[in-house]
Amino acid sequence: MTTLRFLTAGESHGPALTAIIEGLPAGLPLTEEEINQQLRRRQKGYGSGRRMQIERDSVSLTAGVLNGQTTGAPVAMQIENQDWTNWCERDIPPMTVPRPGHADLTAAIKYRYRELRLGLERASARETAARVAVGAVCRRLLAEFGVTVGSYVVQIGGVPDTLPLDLPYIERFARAEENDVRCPEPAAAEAMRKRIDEAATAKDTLGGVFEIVALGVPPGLGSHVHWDRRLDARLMAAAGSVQAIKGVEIGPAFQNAAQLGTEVHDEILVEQGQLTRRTNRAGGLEGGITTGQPVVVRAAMKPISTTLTPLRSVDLATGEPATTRYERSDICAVPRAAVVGEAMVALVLADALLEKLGGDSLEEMHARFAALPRGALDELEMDNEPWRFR
Ligand code: EPS
Repeated sequence: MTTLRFLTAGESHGPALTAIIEGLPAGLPLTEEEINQQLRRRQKGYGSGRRMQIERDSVSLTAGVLNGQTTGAPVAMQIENQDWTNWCERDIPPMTVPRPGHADLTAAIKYRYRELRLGLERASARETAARVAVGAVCRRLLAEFGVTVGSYVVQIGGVPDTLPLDLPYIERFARAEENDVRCPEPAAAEAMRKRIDEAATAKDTLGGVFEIVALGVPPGLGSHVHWDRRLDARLMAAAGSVQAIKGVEIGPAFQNAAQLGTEVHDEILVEQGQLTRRTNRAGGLEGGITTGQPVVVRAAMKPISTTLTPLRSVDLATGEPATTRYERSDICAVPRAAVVGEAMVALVLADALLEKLGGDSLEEMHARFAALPRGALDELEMDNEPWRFR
């Protein structure tokens, strides 16, 4: 993040989650309700555990918004954990057997924790509620410039979607909202639910793959000039920072890797003075810069690491081999993670847009946005003379 910054704080079973976002322009209309809408989307998800029935995420905007508009000051938000009252002032059994796949062991080694719960409390995906709140603010900013971000699930536990490739993104987003696995194809959605039920019966967990797509992104965000300004790298880092995400690609990158160059690259055409492409296998980015086509980020989530079937581990209190003890958890969190992924993509794009446009107020940003080059042929005057390095 270069222009926009954000922080989250809060433990999974602590009193609340807090988020601060800094670097927003003044004059952006913002309501708690539009943030809550996004929080509700994140809570919907087949395969979620009992915790999701306890939480009713809603945000309090406590700073940076006056009379319904941002002032340019840091925006602060708070989401209460309803579950806090169930945990506060109780004796919780010691946790000494680290779960493979969670942060239990790595965090304990690193921070010298004497109780594994200290690591899990912050590593937990509960924190993603705060990210979605921050993402909702970024979406509001992007919407001012005609940019929308959506997502859908393309695979759960090996069950692929069977989407027609020409189905427009807007249609995919709308259909994904209609079921609780966020899969736009009803028959595949049903198969995914069945797969989740089977995993639950088998006392196991599932991962999957989802796609986040941003529409209306202008060309020219990000840069090829330095590694940390490449927008594809920034998007991958952001999506990869979501709990349990272990792989991210831009467009069908891994599929492209198995094909010939002539099959992969999106040929450039000119139509009525506008440079255009018929395909988007680059996922909306070339040289770390947006092309003006949909930005497509695909993320792979590992199966949840709290499994009802025990896994082999070690009891750190005794040094003896032991198996993991089960605590309440999700069977599959892929549908929820897709909404979190959207929030992270919205953040990176809002940051890149602010970086490109500058401006302290929305008004200034609008004026600069209107002047952005859009890839029209007459914006690209060429010298068309021999070049000489000097
Ligand atoms: C999580 C474990 C579960 C999830 C939690 C992430 O919580 P608990 O241990 O309280 O049952 O429900 O996710 C959320 C609370 C959420 O809001 O997404 C974990 O260990 O990562």
